[in-house]
Amino acid sequence: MTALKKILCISILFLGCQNNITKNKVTLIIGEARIDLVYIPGGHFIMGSDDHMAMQDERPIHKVYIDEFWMTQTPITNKQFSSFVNATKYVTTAEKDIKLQLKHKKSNPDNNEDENVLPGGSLVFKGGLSLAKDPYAYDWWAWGSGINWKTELSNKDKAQNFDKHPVVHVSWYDAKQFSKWAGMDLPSEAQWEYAAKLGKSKKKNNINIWQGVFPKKNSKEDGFIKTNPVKHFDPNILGLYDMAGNVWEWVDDWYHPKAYTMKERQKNPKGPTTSYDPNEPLVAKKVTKGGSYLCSDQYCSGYRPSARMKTSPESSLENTGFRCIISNKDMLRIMKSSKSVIEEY
Ligand SMILES: [Ca+2]
Ligand SMILES: [Ca+2]
Repeated sequence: MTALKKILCISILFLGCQNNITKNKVTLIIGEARIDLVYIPGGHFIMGSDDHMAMQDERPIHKVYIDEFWMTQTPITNKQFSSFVNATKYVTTAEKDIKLQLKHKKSNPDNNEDENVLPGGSLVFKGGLSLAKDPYAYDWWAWGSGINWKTELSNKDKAQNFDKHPVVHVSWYDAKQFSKWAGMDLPSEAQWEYAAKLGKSKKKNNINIWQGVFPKKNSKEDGFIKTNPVKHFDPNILGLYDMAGNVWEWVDDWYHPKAYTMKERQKNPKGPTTSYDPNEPLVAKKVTKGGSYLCSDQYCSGYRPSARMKTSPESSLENTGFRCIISNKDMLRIMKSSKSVIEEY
């Protein structure tokens, strides 16, 4: 099996039904990773929201058609991500040193090269730890030098079930590379929102969000201050776990506040070709969906299916992960060759 690096061993476990058309759950074994997917039937839905909690960028609501596809049941876990890293020796964005580009090198001739390099890291939530007198005037996030997906193992809240927690501190590029390795892709924003809405929103007492006064005090009524192991809470009716709460999930689309006013929104929309965030006009951003353990009704209520968050693709945060999708056409191709091995990449 020396060719394992180049080969994906795919085996498929069908759960439930007897023929290809009605099978709706599949486990792909990719390298050392087992990845559970569910079938999402195609159909129309109303994208965006005009309810009282909806932000301006969720409007206007509009009718969209989505082709059938398959989606991972859970956010990608540390176990699955480590299988990818073991197989490919991939180094995540947060693990790489940051080379500072000095614009005025000549004015600083004694600069030695080491001083122009910062160790890698990721963003961590400091919230209630750094309360200022004005509870609404402090910065909630801090740069965590040396923090990356592996260092979460030392987080005492996660250590016991580390393998089952969603991977975090991954950039959009990391998520995209994992997806390619697994023969999948990131969902479009429309695919993600369609699956969340079709699967129905769950009651707030069955998801991992923030309870208490945000960001001062988390009363932890759902049992978790940070991420929860996947499949801890009940799935939605499609069989998807943690769409709402737990971690924000990267999707493929660029962020633009007027994305929904653009043309070509009727069928399988891929989002705008360029990004724009009026709050940071010079920074291109990707959309994240679904909210995280930091979402509260008092602040973002980002667990609503139509809620949109935006983050630059090279950033990583302790509350952001991802899940993958695969088209039905590609899944059928895999099913037909289920007894064989297929070449990767
Ligand atoms: Ca919680
Ligand atoms: Ca989520």
